[in-house]
Amino acid sequence: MSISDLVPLPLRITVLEGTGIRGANHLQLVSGLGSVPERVQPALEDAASQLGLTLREGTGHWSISLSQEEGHATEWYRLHVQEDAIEIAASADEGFFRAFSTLVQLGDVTADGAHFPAVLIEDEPRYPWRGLSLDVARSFYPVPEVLEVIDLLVRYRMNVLHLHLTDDQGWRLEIPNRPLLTEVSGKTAVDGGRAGHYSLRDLAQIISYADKWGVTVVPEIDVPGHTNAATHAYAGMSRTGELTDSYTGIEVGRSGIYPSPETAAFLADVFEVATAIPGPFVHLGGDEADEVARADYDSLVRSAAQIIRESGKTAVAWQEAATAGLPAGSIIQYWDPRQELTPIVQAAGSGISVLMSPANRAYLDMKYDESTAAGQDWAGYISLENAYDWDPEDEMVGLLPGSIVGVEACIWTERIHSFEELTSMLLPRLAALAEVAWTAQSKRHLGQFAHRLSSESKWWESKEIGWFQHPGVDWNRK
Ligand code: TNX
Repeated sequence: MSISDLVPLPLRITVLEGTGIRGANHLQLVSGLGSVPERVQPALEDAASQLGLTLREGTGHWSISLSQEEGHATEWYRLHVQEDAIEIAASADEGFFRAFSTLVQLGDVTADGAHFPAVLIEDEPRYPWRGLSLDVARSFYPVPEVLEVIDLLVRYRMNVLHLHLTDDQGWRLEIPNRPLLTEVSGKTAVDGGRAGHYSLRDLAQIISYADKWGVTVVPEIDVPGHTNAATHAYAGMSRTGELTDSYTGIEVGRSGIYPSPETAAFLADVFEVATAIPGPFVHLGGDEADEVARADYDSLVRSAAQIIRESGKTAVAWQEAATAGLPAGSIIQYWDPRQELTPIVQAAGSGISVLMSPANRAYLDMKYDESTAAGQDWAGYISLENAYDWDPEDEMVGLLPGSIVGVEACIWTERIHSFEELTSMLLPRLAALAEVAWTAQSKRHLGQFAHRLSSESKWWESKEIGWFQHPGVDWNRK
């Protein structure tokens, strides 16, 4: 690929004179692998292998050097490709990860080796949180597919995988104290969807794969609504206290847990597991609890938030929790433009950060247009243009500057039941949202983006993953 194909677009690109690197088949690490930060080595080796290169010790013809430079943002990097040499500077491991991702996109791998243009790139993201929320509760996606989704995040320099692990239709995370959650509700799914669950080992595998490239996994246990899978497995929590029937439809807002000793014990058990998962954030859900009285809602949300806080972690919750009294420093995820937004703006005024997932832009389960077979359309159709052409800072009037922590795409799976369908909904729009989250607003332009994006289809094809040939893009141009 070439400089003009990078997605997301870096902050500053200077095209240099000279030919760059032609036909390399290995890279010589200037100061040896021992000088590469330990956490960064596996990603460097992974990047080299994607480029068809091997890494060698000592000095030689094609070299790569890594250096640390203090005083920059965590994900800042500088990538300098000259005649036969690549230099990368970053101030933290995360900067090296993003630099390697750019390097992989920049490399043109041919039969006679890898080519890189001579270029100086200085880059850092607009927002620190660039995520994808994946609903594995309605329809289950087994570990190998989740790892492929992580590859997509890495490709577009995204850094958060949010897993929506529980909902009315299924429970997907092993909770050792509560075996029935998975023994009973791990076996259900939305009609037409796949059932299943992750063992704690499965989750550890997902986390270590993501961590290799500096992607954080955020587990979500959704309470107090979206809880039919829980009340179907354990009594004492539903409105009547009885077990509920399984639910395989796609309506929302029809389930709840209510304050009781059983519910308190349940919250303690499930959030103990969620907070033990590596990573700084735990999502407690909080959306669409229409069946739960407001006072009960607030108290249950606060109980969950307190367990999260006591574990030293940061709570994330959907926008309905904006008035529930979450501790300062928590994150509210905006999703529903139909609701009153003032509570979110007010929460931001008292130290809450805002994560942007407006359904009419970022819900990638929305159809592209009327011809899309999968997905839904309650928030409208989302074309590539809708996904790309918006400014997160313009979403809410009166939001305190600096409140927005980032942008997260969401894919709900009530009507997305295979991996082929999933990636066809993600691609190409995930790349658009990645650029919304990464690239400064003043540098973004839909037409240029579509041009850069067009050569990404080669990579999707090489990975043999489904994608949508969105009209208006000159896919596979040479
Ligand atoms: C709204 S987003 C929901 C989900 C659905 C989704 C379908 C959110 C916080 N709640 O439960 O799956 O719409 O698009």
